[in-house]
Amino acid sequence: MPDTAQTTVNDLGPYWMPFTANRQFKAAPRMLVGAKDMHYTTSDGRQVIDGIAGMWCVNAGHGRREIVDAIKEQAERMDYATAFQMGHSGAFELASKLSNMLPGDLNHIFFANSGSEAVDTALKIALAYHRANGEASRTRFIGRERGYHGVGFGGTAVGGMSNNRKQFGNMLGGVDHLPHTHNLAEMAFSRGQPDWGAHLADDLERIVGLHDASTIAAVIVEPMSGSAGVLVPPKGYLDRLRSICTSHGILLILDEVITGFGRTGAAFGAERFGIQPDMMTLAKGLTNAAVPMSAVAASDAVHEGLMVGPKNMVELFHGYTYSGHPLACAAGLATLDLYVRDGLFERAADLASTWEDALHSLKDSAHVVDIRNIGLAGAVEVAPRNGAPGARAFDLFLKCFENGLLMRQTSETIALSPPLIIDTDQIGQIVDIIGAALKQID
Ligand code: PXG
Repeated sequence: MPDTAQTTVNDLGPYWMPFTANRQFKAAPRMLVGAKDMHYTTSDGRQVIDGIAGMWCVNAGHGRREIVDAIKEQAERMDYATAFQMGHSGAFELASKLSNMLPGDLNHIFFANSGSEAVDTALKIALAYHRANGEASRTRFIGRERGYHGVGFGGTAVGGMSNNRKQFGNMLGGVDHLPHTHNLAEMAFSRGQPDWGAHLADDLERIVGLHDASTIAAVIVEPMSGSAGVLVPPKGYLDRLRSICTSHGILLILDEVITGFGRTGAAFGAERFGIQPDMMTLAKGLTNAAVPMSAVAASDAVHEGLMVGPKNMVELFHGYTYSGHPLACAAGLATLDLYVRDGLFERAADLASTWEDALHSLKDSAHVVDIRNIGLAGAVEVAPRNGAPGARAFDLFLKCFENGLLMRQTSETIALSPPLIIDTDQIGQIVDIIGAALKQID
């Protein structure tokens, strides 16, 4: 039974909720009081299957004993230690473990606390690297339409979702965007990577032609756009982006905040799609979301490029009070152990075809105009209602929640990214709930 002391809230006013329709929510609150493995418990005592792993982050499932114990033990031993000019073993151990897991020579780990901070950190490292390398004119960043890189000024500027940008003025200057890769006419109902669209990477050559390579510091993209509704990269697209960046001395940053830690059916999207970035941003699944933490992984060349100047001097004037927080490190170490011990990335790969078949069984359901999938990520796109953008998908979200499934709505799409511990019955349940809800909405 739910704990009523936790479920009764008398005053909903003071909490200004993030990325939420506050007035709609407060008129009809949806409150969660507990979470274990694949399920949330709601304030009215219902079990709701978690179709989005919290928010693309609880990859090992909720309330994992090993992680809880590690956090408790660390909190007792040392609650906090500054990361500036001081160290503690957890941060070094986690950096080592993570760099061993990462592809190629992403051997240098800078810790932050959120995906947004990781993105801003990576952008700043790119600027500092070029400057140290005698190329201080490389200050531009290239993002992509429909990209999401968090909500800092840097991440908002390189991001490409207009609702996230339009309220906030000019943001960071000197930013340009690649075209997004979503095209219903060419790729609707693709299973996995679409065949069409690799040529869209060539637009980077146009942008380089416009600004000149000597002004461009980095390109940042998500290997698979998550927030914009699971836009799977066309076959060959990311390779082209990589080779154009290399030929012009532009750093390639892969934002793997969502695709990291098994989501695409490999440890990282870079592996799944076979490309090596110069930097990678990570968050969410790094600690199974039990304690906030993010990281930037940098290649040997980027790191070595900045290890210059007098040895007693700070090399990078950047960092956060909570960089490498001991509780987050403890959670991260326990999480990475769990991923390996339980073979969760392999599990995601093994379940991917069952997941694909299950989702695509909704193809002929009412309103559905596209279904996308890769690894254990998926999306169902519905036709918009005339004059009411997003309204039908929002109704679908509400109806599914009523019927026992939490997923994520973004414009006309509902996105799915269950914990990697999901089983085939639960995959069936998710699809049944969506199928029933599609019949119940207009
Ligand atoms: N990069 C990517 C690729 C993300 O998906 C961030 C950066 C920012 O992370 P923080 O920790 O600052 O939120 C994200 C975050 C959604 C949704 O609707 C996705 C995110 C956050 C909230 C909602 O899919 N991703």
